[in-house]
Amino acid sequence: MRIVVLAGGIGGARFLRGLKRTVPDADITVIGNTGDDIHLFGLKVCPDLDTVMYTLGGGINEEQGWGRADETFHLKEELAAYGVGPEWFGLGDRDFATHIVRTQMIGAGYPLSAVTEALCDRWKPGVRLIPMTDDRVETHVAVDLDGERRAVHFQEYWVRLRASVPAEAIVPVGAEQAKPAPGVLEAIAAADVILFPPSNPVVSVGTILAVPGIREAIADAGVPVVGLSPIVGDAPVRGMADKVLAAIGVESTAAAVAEHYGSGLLDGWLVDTVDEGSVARVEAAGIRCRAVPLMMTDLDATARMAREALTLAEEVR
Ligand code: GDP
Ligand code: FO1
Ligand code: CA
Repeated sequence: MRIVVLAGGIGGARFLRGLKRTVPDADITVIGNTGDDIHLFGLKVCPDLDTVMYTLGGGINEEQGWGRADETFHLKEELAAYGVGPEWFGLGDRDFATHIVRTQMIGAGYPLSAVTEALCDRWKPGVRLIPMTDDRVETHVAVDLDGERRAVHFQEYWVRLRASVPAEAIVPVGAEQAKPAPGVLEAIAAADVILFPPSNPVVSVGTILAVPGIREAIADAGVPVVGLSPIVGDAPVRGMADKVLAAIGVESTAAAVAEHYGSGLLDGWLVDTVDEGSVARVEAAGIRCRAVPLMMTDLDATARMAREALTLAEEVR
């Protein structure tokens, strides 16, 4: 079975672990969000690609969900001693090596997709991980800082400001001109099923869908497209998805997120059992909906979620 998954960072990566457990023999292609990417200290950092790669490859800091296990921060401390920041972004020594290799290869002329493949030669995530695009896309957030409208990089909004200031708009800068990376449209066209994991619908899945051609390819693939709600009990399970949903005028409910994707894209949607009451509303929007436990508390529970998603895909096929 060929499965395509559109993934952000932590939620996407954890779901993929469950999916691999459920269908160990499946051929899984992950289209990763690169809108979170940031250039720091002259290096290109790709948080969502790395989160997927480290999580599936066994290198992730499990408690945090991002960055490396067994990490130290000597390099960051030394940079700070020179007064070189930003200090608000936690880049560890082990993680730095990934960004150095990536930046060096890009400098040598390799596209990000080839670099990601090379990094995965080490980590062996057991999936084919492709960035959504080789072109530069950077999500910026328009915020109101003391009455003044300013655009900040998504990481600054998320990590430094902790999404505590109102977001007025989310702009994936460069997305309109971006082309899907080699293999992205081919994987979608060849898929038997397409899954949206519990990832951020705006700044992860939404950014991937903003690359021209990807949304259309999914809608035209003619195979079941099934999503799992990242919103449980009218709130994100972790992170600040509610803030970025508000910025695009979508309420933070499992049903509203399904409606936002719409029946033109989604065939099936899983909501958590606590949101059972929203099943009828999702179905009224033309999307088949089931309520099942959606908390990725451990690998078994996550594998069951992946199984439910594939079962729903068969129902709508
Ligand atoms: P990020 O790039 O690290 O923010 O990760 P993603 O975009 O992949 O996913 C983040 C989303 O996953 C958040 O909106 C969370 O609400 C959601 N999420 C995290 N853990 C769980 C879980 O156990 N169950 C569900 N249903 N959603 C989750
Ligand atoms: N998230 C944080 O909340 N604080 C950090 O200092 C931080 C550093 C960081 C470094 C490398 C990396 O791959 C991810 C990192 N993240 C950090 C997570 C990252 O910002 C995620 O993209 C967002 O949390 C949400 O998408
Ligand atoms: Ca992310």
